[in-house]
This record gives sequence, structure tokens and C-alpha cells, in this order.
Amino acid sequence: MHAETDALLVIDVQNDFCPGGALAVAGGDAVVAPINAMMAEFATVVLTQDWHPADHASFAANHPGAEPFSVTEMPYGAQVLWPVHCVQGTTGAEFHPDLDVARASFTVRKGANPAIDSYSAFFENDRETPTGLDEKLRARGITHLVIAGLATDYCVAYSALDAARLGFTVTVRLDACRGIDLNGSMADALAALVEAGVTLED
Ligand code: VGL
Ligand code: ZN
Repeated sequence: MHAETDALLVIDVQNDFCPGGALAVAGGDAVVAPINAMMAEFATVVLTQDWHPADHASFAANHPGAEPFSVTEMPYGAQVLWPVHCVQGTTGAEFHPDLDVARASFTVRKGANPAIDSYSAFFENDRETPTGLDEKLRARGITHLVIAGLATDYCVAYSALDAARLGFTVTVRLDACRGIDLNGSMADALAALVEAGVTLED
């Protein structure tokens, strides 16, 4: 069992990021078994859920002429335009059916503001609008986070970098993560995590 001050943060283990989903990550469903096993070791387990309205600005379909996986400039910086995914209330937005959601202390939904994407569990992509997760973890006395889920180079990495910036010690369990790897994003993310002092384990 981990210390009471440790929490497991499970990022976006949703149907649309698993094989057959709208933004499938190769081997995405392979994270479910190791994450379920890890859950038993933590008193605090937090799930995140990518939760977009259909008119979300991160969807290529909402930018006439734009191809999925192209990059556009938003007021808050560069934004990849994704295939439509994790639309609120759809099957694609649901957690993988084998994920042991009953073990969760609570769930953080993110990406609901149509004008701004939210990769991180802590902040929207402007890096300043908080989701409330920081306060909730502090209220429970959490100081260390173990992070796993999808996708390594987007929502897992952004969450881990923000957690480190907020003063948590952070471990990313790469064996329980899978990535998208768009234009070198995996190598960039791993380098940024190391630079931020995040421990990488597999
Ligand atoms: C994610 C792209 C778009 C993720 C979410 O969970 O990593 N990636 N929305
Ligand atoms: Zn998304």
C-alpha cells in the first residue's frame, strides 16, 4: 500500500482513445489491466475524463477546410486540431468498460469550455484557468502523484508537468501509459518530464 499522501491519477482511459475509438491510441486498452492493479495500492484514486461539447474548438470538423492533426493558432497558443472525440454523453466519452471506476475517489471532467482545450487535469490550455483538482488534492493532504493513462504525450504529460509546477512530487508509470506520437511529440514530452524532475517508471 502506498502512503496516505500519495494519489493515483488516471488520465482519460476512455473508449475514444482505445482501439476502435475516434482518436485511438495504439495499444490504448493495454493500460486498463495495470491501472486496475495499481488502484488497489492507493487510498485516493482520481479519474479524469475528456468531456467536450460537439462545437469544441479543438475539433478539425469545426474549422472549415482544416484536416485532422493539423495545427492552428488559438489565442492561448498552438492547438492541434483533433478528430471529433469524447463528446459529452457519447459512448466514446465513457470510460473503458473494464476500468475499475468503482475504486475512484472522484472524477475530474475537462475540456467542456468550447473555446479552449484542456489537456491537463489541473489547468485549461491557457495554463491558468484551474479545474479545481489542485485544491481537492491539497484538502486530502496529497503531496505525491502517480500518473498513468492516455495519452502519454498529451494529457498525461501536461498533467504531470502542471503537477510538478504546483509542487507535487510526480511519478509517471510509462508501462501503464500509451502515446499518440505526432511530429515527435513523444520524445518532446519525455524530455520535458525529465527536465521538470518527474520520475519515469516502467
Ligand atoms: C487527449 C488529445 C485531445 C488526451 C485529449 O487525452 O491525451 N489528446 N484530447
Ligand atoms: Zn480532447
